[in-house]
Amino acid sequence: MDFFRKVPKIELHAHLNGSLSNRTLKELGAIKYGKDDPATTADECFYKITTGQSLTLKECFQKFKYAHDLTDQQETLAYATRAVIQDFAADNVVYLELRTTPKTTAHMSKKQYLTTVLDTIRKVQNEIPSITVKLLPSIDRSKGLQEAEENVSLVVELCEEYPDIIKGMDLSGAPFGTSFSDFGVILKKAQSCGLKMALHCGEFEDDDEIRDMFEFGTDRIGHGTFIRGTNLEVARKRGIPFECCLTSNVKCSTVSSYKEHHFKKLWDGGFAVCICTDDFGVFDTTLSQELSICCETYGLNLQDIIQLQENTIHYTFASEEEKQKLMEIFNNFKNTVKFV
Ligand code: 6MZ
Repeated sequence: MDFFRKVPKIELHAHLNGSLSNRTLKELGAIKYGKDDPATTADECFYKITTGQSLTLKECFQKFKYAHDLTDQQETLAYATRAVIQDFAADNVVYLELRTTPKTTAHMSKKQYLTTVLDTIRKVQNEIPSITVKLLPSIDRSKGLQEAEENVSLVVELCEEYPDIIKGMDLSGAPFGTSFSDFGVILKKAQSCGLKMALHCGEFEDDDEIRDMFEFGTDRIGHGTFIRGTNLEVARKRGIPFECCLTSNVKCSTVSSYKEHHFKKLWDGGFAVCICTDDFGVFDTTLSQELSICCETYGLNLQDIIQLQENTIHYTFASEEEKQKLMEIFNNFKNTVKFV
């Protein structure tokens, strides 16, 4: 585990409200409800998917309710954003693309929600220079088209003020009963402003939707579990990177086991692929742990792990200058390790 912690890491698929540790949940509960709130401990259990528990993807989405309640005020949202960045930095993540869905709450407008997250990222990044953080504001498919339009308009407005942080958009959330083509029309507006697209793609079986997402021009593939046949060939030809979230997929039962995870096939097949945590709080993992699973389960060696992270630099939405700096970090790291 020591090696996996030490290796500089890049995280490209992490949802803010899914990335709250037990400690952060407790602290947020104390801020919002006071230290003696008896409900807190029980709800933390609700938020986590514990080992051995087997849920469907639909059931997994229920888990976020708890975090959403705790982060519905500016104070707690800023606290949560800070804590998540600190946790990634403590795991030696040197570059993070965080995602979150702007929400109107009892205490905040969507704009306040997003600027709270953005301002916190700016502040924390100055305090922790070892990590570079970007934001991909999300559209939650389950919230419908009007919310999606609002989010895109807001992001287009704010990306002028925060061009160094907002790099793209994410399409996520429970997809059931929705159609990508409706969201694609809305997302085009953000895409034509130069924002990159990181769509959840192929998280469930729907070849036509995956094809539509490729035609739309997704820059990365979130999960990509059910991509096959012609679509898989298109992904290979275009070199569209897959964001693989091992533990997330196992715990949400979209893959049957680590062994059966599509990462192995993609890695062996020379696809562009990276490893991500998705929701490290809910799934009780870290990026270091996900990398150690790659060695244990798929036989990657330590050089492969470094290569995997170095490859990931090219899949980020960072500027060329930032990518160069990341390369330097890896070159420095490689000079410090000796393989036997
Ligand atoms: C699709 C997911 C997800 O935005 O409130 N989210 N969407 N598939 C997944 N795989 C398990 N995990 C998380 O973070 C929580 C939100 O991220 C999306 C869902 O919309 C969830 O409500 P934010 O910060």
